[in-house]
Amino acid sequence: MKMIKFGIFSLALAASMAASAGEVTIIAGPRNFDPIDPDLNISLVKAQPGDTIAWKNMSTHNTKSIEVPQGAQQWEGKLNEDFHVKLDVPGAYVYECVPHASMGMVGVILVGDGKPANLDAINASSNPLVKRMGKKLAKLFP
Ligand SMILES: [Cu+2]
Repeated sequence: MKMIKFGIFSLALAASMAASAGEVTIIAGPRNFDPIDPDLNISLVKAQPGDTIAWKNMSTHNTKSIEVPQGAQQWEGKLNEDFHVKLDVPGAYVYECVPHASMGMVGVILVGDGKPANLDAINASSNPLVKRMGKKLAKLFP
């Protein structure tokens, strides 16, 4: 009986571990990515290391990273195509829709808890879109 109980416990643990690598969905709107954080008024999602970020409704849009934490991979999705990327490195990721970046179609993904290690790099960026996100994030991490 003990063995059976342990077996069931192990299965439940394995199932919960498999479920812990989650998927976070970002939906493209006409000139923005949803969801929008109501306090910061920017597109912002939170994830944990190992989660997959999925962009949907990407007709006329794409996603391209413009700032990633040190050691993380950059990405660039194709125009008009849904896209996904697995993010393993904690920190803040800033991405844009290339055709609509100048209209503010930019977003942030925070991976992990606490202050992102690359927040200083974001604030020091020469890209004004990235810098703008850094100013917004400063409200979360004063
Ligand atoms: Cu777009």
